[in-house]
Amino acid sequence: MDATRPTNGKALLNCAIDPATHGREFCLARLRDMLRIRRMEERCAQLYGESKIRGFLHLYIGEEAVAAGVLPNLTPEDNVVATYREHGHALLRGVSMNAIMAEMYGKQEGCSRGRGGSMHLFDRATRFYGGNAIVGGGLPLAVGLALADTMLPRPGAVTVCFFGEGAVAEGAFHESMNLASLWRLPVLFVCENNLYAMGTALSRSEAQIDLTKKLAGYDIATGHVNGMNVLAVHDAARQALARVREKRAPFFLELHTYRFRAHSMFDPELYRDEAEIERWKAHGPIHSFTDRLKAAGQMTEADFQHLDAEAMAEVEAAVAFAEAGTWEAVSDLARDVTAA
Ligand SMILES: Cc1ncc(C[n+]2csc(CCOP(=O)(O)OP(=O)(O)O)c2C)c(N)n1
Ligand SMILES: [Mg+2]
Repeated sequence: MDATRPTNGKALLNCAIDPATHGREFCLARLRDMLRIRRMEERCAQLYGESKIRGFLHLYIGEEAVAAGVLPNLTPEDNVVATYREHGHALLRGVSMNAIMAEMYGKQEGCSRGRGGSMHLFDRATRFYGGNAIVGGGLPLAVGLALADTMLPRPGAVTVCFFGEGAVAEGAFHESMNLASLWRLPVLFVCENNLYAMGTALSRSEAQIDLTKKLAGYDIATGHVNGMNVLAVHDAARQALARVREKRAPFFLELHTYRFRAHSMFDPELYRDEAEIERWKAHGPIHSFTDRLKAAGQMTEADFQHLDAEAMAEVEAAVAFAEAGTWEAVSDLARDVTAA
């Protein structure tokens, strides 16, 4: 299939979702990735209740298979751009949990020196270019990064841009898709379709809810896959990235997923009922993968407990690191302020 030709949302992807085809070590590593995100964020929710973490906090709980499936396919040379729901992406890209937790607290030891908080995790060393509070705000940034890579050139480097389905309503989405296609930029656009943009269901705001169809207008190849299945996501992203690298052209990958928690910590969730949440939880990415691994004889309950205990110990160490961190001196407040 030619990556420059739209597929109108037909699943391109030949996913080898049988754990046996991936091997035990690989599968346990993906489970570990998801558990690290889950345990870190559950602790963040608790810390928010204790006012240790303040401001906004958007949890990724329920969507972990997306970051855990896509990110292992990248090389250190690739760029990553994400949204305000980005704690898991930063973690799996290689930002330490200590630096993330300290940033959540607003401490100087945080990855953005305590000035960004939950929505603005950033780490140049791992080419993690944020954390962006603006819906669709990461898309032009990703296009710019890929344009820079094309012009420098940095052959082989690709940019992966994660964004929610709410971004398709933004002008920046359409401008970004147009330019990425016109200039043949190596960007993998990963749409995390969790069905809601805050309290607005996709079907209440978009005439065309098959998002991949929108890409036909930009001549961008597309695919979609179950975003609750980490192996399906991994294989889909691997194939999509191979096309982006080979053709030096963008690709739009839509992943169907669901957030189990509220949009942020201030959301009474009046727009969806408990039964819907429970239906999705039945397909939760961690327990469904755990069940499949056990059924395939790849993992025991003891293996699971071991991974889980490791993740929780890492979280507690990160909390201790953040607690011991330092506040920026008030006299430093104007540092880095460049506006007149
Ligand atoms: C340009 C802009 N408009 C509105 C908002 C307020 N806002 C914050 S999150 C959000 C919903 C975005 O939903 P989606 O893109 O689907 O991502 P999700 O939160 O579901 O991960 C909105 C409207 C914003 N941050 N930026
Ligand atoms: Mg959404």
